[in-house]
Amino acid sequence: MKERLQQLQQEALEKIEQANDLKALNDVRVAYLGKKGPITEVLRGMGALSPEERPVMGALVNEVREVIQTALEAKQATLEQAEVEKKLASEAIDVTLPGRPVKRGNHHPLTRVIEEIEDLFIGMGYTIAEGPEVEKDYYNFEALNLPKGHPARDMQDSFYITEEILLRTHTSPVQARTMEKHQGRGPVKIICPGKVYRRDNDDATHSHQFTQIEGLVVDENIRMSDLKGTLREFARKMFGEDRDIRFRPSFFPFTEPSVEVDVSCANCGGHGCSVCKGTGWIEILGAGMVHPNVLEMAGFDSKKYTGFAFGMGPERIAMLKYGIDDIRHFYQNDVRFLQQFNRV
Ligand code: 2NL
Repeated sequence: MKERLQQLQQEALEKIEQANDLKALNDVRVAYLGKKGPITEVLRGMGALSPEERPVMGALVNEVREVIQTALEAKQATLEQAEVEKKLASEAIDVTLPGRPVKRGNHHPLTRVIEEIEDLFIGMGYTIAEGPEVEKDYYNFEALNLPKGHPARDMQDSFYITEEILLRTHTSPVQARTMEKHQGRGPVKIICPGKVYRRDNDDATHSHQFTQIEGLVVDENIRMSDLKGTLREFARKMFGEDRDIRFRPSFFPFTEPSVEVDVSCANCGGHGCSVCKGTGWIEILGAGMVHPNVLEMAGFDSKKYTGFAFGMGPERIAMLKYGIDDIRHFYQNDVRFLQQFNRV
């Protein structure tokens, strides 16, 4: 019996040594230490032994079992370690591989132009003012010297929500609201950028939704020359330091006098070319001195305060600056168009 046990131990240790994965090792465990294994069988046969032999054999069986158990545990640890290493090796990342390029987005050309204009005026001490796109008829028309029935209301065919509420047709209502908040005390010096809406059939130069930037300065002693100096500075920063501007008389209900503002053609330097249709000048915005009625309605004393205002279309500015021939390009999100304005 003793020899049988030693033989079993020898056999088990060899099989443990040979097991090269955790499943094979577990099979060895079951085969030798399991309920149906040879060791259990030896224990069962101990009933046939004499009372003197029994404890001696018992101790021997336990010893053999412990030797096998220890060998199993040691091998298990080795195999587990090997498995972890194998897994680490198979999942290793080659950090020297070049990465997949990340597609980087960019600001929309219109956003860029709007922010450029904003920055330029912030540099002259203006602050940015914003307001609702769904606006009261009062702020969109009434407060801007366009009473109901005024023919100029037809110039700006509108999207009405109700009789009294519409999509704003210009950003002027933001200026009217801002003036009102000042409660008759200057100075007011603001730039109002934003989306505006007009009933229009879209074509190369018209869109039912577009953007506007208006500026307003109200204070004591504000004169037309302040307007001209401001807009000349704007034109030079936007289109080049050699540019000049000129005023032509015009009409807006909210300004008096009113002007159209031209910038000398950057393409020909003012000599006349196809870009400026031979005139040397290109219209970039409208402006004027704030109408006294507009000042009074907003709570300003028009004897004490004067102001100037101007309005421009960033789409038009961007089209002139970058030679874009169709306003619809701004809204169609064609990446072939947009990528031409990517910063390098
Ligand atoms: C244009 C002309 C203009 C204004 C906008 C304005 C606003 C207030 C008072 C007086 Cl609150 N005027 N805005 C003035 C003159 C012209 O826009 O051609 N825009 C694209």
